[in-house]
Amino acid sequence: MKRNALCLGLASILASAPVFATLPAPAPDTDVDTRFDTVVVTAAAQTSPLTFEIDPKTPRQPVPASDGADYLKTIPGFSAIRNGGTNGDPVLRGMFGSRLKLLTNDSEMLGACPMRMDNPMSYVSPETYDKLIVIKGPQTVIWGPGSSAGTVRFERDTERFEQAGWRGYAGLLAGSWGRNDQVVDASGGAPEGYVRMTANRSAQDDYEDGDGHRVPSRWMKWNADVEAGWTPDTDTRLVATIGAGDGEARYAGRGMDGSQFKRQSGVLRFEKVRMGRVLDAIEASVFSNYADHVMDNYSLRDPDPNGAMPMPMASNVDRRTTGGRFATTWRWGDSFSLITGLDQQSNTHRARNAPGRDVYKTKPWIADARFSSAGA
Ligand SMILES: [Cu+2]
Repeated sequence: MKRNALCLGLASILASAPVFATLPAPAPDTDVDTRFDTVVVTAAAQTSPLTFEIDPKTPRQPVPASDGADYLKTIPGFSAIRNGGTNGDPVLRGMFGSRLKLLTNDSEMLGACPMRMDNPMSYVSPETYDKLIVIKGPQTVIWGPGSSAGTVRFERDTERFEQAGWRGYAGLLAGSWGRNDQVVDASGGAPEGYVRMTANRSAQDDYEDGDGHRVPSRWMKWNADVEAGWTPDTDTRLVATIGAGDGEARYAGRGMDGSQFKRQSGVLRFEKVRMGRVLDAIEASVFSNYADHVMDNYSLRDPDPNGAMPMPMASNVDRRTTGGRFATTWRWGDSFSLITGLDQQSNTHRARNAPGRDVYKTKPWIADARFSSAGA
């Protein structure tokens, strides 16, 4: 249905100009304006006034998103602070950064860069997820603190195998300016459990401006995740996910390029739903996410001898975010329910930098920020 609406939407846009020019007058004694017999869908439809739920595998225009922010900017209310060809920073209702909760598989992957080259969405490949859920506004605290603007959740929601078998999804994209993407998502299993593997690679070259000058904007990124799930019945599952990724990006507007965007992540989730008593559901998860980012002025460009940084320089920053949450859903009849629980998160940020090619690797890490939060 969603897919049909999108295709219809695209066809309608092409046809809209002549149609609108020859509209007949509305019928005089009716409240319903029947002149518009086609629906123009240019963006994701809302499931409720404040919530969007979208399948990020659904084809979209102009091309599949290179990362999470690239996807979010097509949702009404979102915009993105551009940051070269990819790694845009999502903005919802004018708010961004720590005011926008960005979650993947119920875990938080906070970037390490003090210049915000790697916001949490930089590490997300939308097509390898099954659901994108956006809650606009600060109405919920179910997913932890820091959601003044809203909450964005990219979720892998692997359907239980009712009988032994496998499922797969793959995509290829080739575009102008060397844009090329590859994505594969394959799973195999039986009623008791499954294994799923997702991987993607996305890349684009520099573009040229109107005078034929090459503008630094090239990027490449890849992700690979393996998920194993135990599904003893339709309402119970225990899922373990481990993943890794890396990338690089050239920037026209910065003194350094992003030469490394390494990710390592691990999430363990348990869920028991539709228990049919007053206590209706239990969810628990723990995660550990690690970002290891390098920016330098020598691996993707040559240091500018007349610039502010004439010698090779590199800065390496990393951040480990660990945490978890536990939630229970209590239900009294169909009209009243209560979700209650606990969440916790700890962060350690470290840095090391040095002039000279790769000299930073010989320097010790210095922890420059540690913080944690807990909530009930
Ligand atoms: Cu950086």
